[in-house]
Amino acid sequence: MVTTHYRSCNLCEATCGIAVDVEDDRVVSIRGDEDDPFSRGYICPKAAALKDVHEDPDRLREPVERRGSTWHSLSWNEALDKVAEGIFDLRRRHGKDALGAYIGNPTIHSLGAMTFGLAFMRSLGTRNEYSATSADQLPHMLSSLAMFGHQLLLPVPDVDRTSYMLMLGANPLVSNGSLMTAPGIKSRLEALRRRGGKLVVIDPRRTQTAAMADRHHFIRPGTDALFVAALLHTIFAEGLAAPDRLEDMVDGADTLRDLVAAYSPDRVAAPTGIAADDIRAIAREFSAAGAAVCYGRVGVCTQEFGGLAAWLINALNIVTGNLDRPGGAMFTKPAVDLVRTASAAGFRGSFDRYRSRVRGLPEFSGELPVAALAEEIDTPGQGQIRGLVTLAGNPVLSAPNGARLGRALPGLDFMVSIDPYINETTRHAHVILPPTTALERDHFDMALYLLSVRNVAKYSPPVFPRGPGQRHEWEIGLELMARLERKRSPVRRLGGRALRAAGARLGPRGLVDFGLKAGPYGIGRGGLSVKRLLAEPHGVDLGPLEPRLPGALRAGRIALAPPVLAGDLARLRRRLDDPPSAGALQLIGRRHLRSNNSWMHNSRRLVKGKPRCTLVISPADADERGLRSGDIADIASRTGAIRVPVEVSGEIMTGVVSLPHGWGHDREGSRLSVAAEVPGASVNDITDENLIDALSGTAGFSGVPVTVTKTEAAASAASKSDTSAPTSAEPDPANQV
Ligand SMILES: Nc1nc2c(c(=O)[nH]1)N[C@H]1C(S)=C(S)[C@@H](COP(=O)(O)OP(=O)(O)OC[C@H]3O[C@@H](n4cnc5c(=O)[nH]c(N)nc54)[C@H](O)[C@@H]3O)O[C@H]1N2
Ligand SMILES: Nc1nc2c(c(=O)[nH]1)N[C@H]1C(S)=C(S)[C@@H](COP(=O)(O)OP(=O)(O)OC[C@H]3O[C@@H](n4cnc5c(=O)[nH]c(N)nc54)[C@H](O)[C@@H]3O)O[C@H]1N2
Ligand code: SF4
Ligand SMILES: [Mo]
Repeated sequence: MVTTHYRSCNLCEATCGIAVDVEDDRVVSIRGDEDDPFSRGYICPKAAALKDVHEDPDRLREPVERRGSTWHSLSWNEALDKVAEGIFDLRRRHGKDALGAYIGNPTIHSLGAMTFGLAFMRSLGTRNEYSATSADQLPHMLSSLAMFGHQLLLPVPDVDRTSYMLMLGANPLVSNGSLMTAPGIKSRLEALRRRGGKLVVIDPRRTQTAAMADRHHFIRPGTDALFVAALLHTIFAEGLAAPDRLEDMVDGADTLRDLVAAYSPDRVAAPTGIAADDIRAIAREFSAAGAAVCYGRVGVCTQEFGGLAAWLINALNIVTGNLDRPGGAMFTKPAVDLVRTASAAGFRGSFDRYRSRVRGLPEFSGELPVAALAEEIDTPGQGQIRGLVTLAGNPVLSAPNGARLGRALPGLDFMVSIDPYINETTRHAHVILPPTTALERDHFDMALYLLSVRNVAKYSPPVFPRGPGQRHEWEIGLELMARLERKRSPVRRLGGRALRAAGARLGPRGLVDFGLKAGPYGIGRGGLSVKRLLAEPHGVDLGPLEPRLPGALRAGRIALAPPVLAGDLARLRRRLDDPPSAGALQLIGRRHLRSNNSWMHNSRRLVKGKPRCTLVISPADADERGLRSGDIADIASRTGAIRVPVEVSGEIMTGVVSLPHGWGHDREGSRLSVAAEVPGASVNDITDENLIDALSGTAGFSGVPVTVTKTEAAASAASKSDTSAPTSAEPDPANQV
């Protein structure tokens, strides 16, 4: 008999509703849930791969220990004891900060990892905590902290009601939206255009999203702050500023006006590559639109001026009165309100309380930038990292110059990974603790409902019970905390034990229940609770976003020109006056609908088809180098060189080339048998840990200077990557949606 389980897909930020049909303990199909009020049946091809992950023979189902280059099974008790002992011993010998911690992206897609998994990582108390945040959205969090008073008070584009969307550095048709939970984004953008609204995309590549826009402008990588400053310049110069009801909440409007005075459209046209008249036209349209929103995503963050770009985007929305306005950039009212809970506990975020040992990069909310991780491991001296714990991360493929990290990891005294796979990073661990994965555990999108374009809530119970030999992430976290606690002084032990006992009693489900009841929809009859949500398997719609200011702000004020951000303009100004000499090509990234960062290439249904790890290059740049589609090229930077097939395409700006990240599955010792058949090469072998946003420390993946040369036939024949060369010279249709 087939039974159907309704839940949320947890693979990306879109939170699509899925219907999982199960027969005899096997998944027979995964479909879009038509009755999910938010996603209404939309899913992407990755959802079906939840089955592949669940059934993957390469996925670990019990802890393993590495002895030399072979792996041996351990019981959970043995494994947890060994890990606790390893951590304890390392800290006893070298101190707390000698233990590094890295928290990867799937953490926020796992309720267990987000709760007790993170609690465990934080309990390590090391200054050497790192995460994917500093390879991603850190600039947005920093500007929220500085402008609104809380790092998680992130404005979300009200895409369903806007009449003008100006989009920078995002490709939601492929990524399915980020810091913008909006399942079925393509229909939402089509609806925007149908109601007479406009979509304008600014991107060095004519992406799938750009192709459906009313207008697309190429922009030189890393120059978004100049472009947005020129929009603000025009708005002030032409008297178009209209903050409306925000006026009384805003400090620093005059300062901002003075600061952007230097960035006229005529001045920034050459460096950005966008004509002055186009900049003026966009500024005027944006101001006249009634409800407009400027939205910037990973392309504006992971670049040299990410902090400035994130700040100026917020400023543009504020100066035109579009922050907190329907159709503008709005704040959510999530069913479990993490911002309120965190604020009540005195946590709003922090910046630059201390700096990294080797290069002096700034702390952010208890973390250091991942661009500093390798050097903190491989640079000897007092305070060197000698052990590492990873949770749901693959920094060897995801961090800038991950190759250096890959060379540093074998030098660690002790490494443990909480991860279901033996991959490019975890193969260096001494012990791997594999948690259950999506279909075996409860799910609730605690983090993503903070970023959702409607207020919604859904609780997903597990499809399959966890096997007796398996552990959830929350159990692993609590077990490790318990073991480390036992090694502490009796007094501290007592407090820790009480806390853990409470945690174990509640579990993540209990925490969510508590959060729901204490949240904005929790009180009264029919108020939200886990029980109520379990009775609504398709999820509940809690309505469109509503204005939340000034209430949601710290002290009710918005800082339009906070010194920490405004101070960084001097650096942008120097760049404007003294641009880097042209010559090298600028490397940017690229996502694919059937990839998910580095870790889903072991699903055959997702990797089949033409190779996707290709260099996209413009016809002019290809001609200059004698390259044609299908040729193999060597791409070299300060840090290294890789070899990949080339795709010549007019979709990319001249002077810019693009490679996807998350490939390079040919490393010895990984256990990813499908991925190893289509290894590709890792772009992060050639990205540069020294190219960062100097303000926030965020990795600069956009605009890495590289040279591209055609690989000679003999070298190409000998190359491993040759196995993934396309058989035809046609561009890959799989790169289209
Ligand atoms: N060049 C370049 N580099 C980039 C980017 C780019 O655009 N260009 N993007 C950056 C961005 S935005 C991000 S978020 C980072 C991502 O960087 P990471 O988070 O470091 O990398 P992922 O590829 O997401 O790796 C996920 C890891 O978690 C494991 N995993 C999967 N599911 C689970 C689970 O449920 N529990 C646990 N415990 N583990 C799980 C996988 O096996 C894998 O080891 O990469 C960044 N790196
Ligand atoms: N299918 C799929 N979905 C994903 C992921 C995935 O790997 N695959 N990863 C998930 C993760 S971790 C994240 S963070 C989100 C990211 O979600 P998005 O931000 O939408 O991701 P990208 O597709 O990388 O879009 C970034 C865009 O920025 C452009 N760009 C590069 N440099 C610059 C620049 O200097 N200026 C401007 N204006 N544009 C620039 C790139 O060409 C690209 O089109 O996607 C998530 N969703
Ligand atoms: S867009 Fe795809 S991967 Fe993302 S939640 Fe929806 S089905 Fe899952
Ligand atoms: Mo990300």
